[in-house]
Amino acid sequence: MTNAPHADHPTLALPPFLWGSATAAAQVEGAAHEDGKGDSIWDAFARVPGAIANGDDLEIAVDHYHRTTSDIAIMNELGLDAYRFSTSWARIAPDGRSINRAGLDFYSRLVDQLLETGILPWLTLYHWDLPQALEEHGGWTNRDTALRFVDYAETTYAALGDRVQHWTTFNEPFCSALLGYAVGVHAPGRRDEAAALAAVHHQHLAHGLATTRLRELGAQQIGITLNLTNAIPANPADPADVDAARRVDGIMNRLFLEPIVLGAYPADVVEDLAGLGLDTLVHDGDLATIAAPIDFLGVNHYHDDLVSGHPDDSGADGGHSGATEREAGSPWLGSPGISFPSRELPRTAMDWEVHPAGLRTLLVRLGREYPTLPPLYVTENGAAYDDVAAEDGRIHDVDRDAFIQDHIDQVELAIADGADVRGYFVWSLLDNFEWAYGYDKRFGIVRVDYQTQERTIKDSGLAYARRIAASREGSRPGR
Ligand code: IFM
Repeated sequence: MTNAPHADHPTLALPPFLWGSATAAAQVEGAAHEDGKGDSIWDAFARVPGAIANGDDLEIAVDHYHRTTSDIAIMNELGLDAYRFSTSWARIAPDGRSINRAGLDFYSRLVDQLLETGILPWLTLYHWDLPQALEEHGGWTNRDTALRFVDYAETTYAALGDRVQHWTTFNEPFCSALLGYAVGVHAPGRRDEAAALAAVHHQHLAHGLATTRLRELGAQQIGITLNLTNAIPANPADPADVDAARRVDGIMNRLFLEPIVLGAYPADVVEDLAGLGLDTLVHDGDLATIAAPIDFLGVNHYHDDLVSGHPDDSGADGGHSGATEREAGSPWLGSPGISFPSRELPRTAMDWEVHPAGLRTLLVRLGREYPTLPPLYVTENGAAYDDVAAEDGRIHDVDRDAFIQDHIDQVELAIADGADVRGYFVWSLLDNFEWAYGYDKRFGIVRVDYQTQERTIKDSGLAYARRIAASREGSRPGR
């Protein structure tokens, strides 16, 4: 596959290694009901008492909708090659079907501004914000939603495909399907295990159908972003721990990778999830559709998972973010009593362990275990910490800085080991709405003052900029 520009419009040549930063529409845009945007499931979820910390909502978020020009200036100050953003389906098609021109125009202006300043737009179609109108017809449990997604992809491509080269169908379907439909901590807040499996399959189907359609329309760089982990048995000599790690690897990694890369659901996972109705969900031809060739795989990685096959009474949690999907008895991760012991490593403000070498392991393993995979991009990696502004107004976020730099070191080591990694996007450009945590957790390399919306590049952002500049010169900045 090539990166040749589409049609006659100028596009940017890809550098040998792409340095970027990422956000998502619902987390940064705000303007939640402006210019015709409809409710997404997250707007609706935010109205459920207790669903989001502090009763926070997405109405203003970090006002990116009105601040794209100055936010792009910050991206340029950082020296980014690429900006990974998502389009909001509910802004482009407020009821999930009819087109809102003003919504498309917003993204068209954003793309133009990025390209004018030399930044590559890296677009994700679905970063968790389904139009609420579609949720009211069953959301991702309804097979028809996959067809609506293809219409949305086609509409968005018709407006932006002359300028956007990189099209990502989904971001982290594990989270939107499982945390949204089985665990209920994410929108739409359902707790129904069979519904979650339906959501998984229909998102896979939507990915495959949209990939094929985008390809027919002329897109040349199409991919998906998965959040992947290293599931490590707490005691490799204990069969219960080994089986628990197999199960976690199956549900968090292989359930998502294998239909896309190999055209089949992993047999052991199908067995683990028996009784949830996968056989009736999968129609003839679905798996071939889902396995439509892709041009890149986005890898999001924040932490590993140490896994035990024994219940944990200590209350410790090795930094796993899935919360209650592992409750005893759940066919997802609970049975027969899986726990995530602590490795006594440092933790971020999300209580996720810090173990940069895990990223190298993951990237190398992916290439070895799935030799037909296309090139990899680390499309998210970063850390939340409770930043405090210093008296001089600067943010000396030493922990986040070390986290990012150490992980980039591991990406370089993975490449030296033979992993085909072509880029790194830090999560996130800006502090933003961290889903059920509201604005409590700050992931940005740029601080946002939520009262004034003032932006301040943190020390981690300044160091990231130095690293990007040095890599272009073939050197390495001092630490
Ligand atoms: O903020 C999220 C993002 O939306 C998806 N990946 C993980 C990030 C941190 O939790």
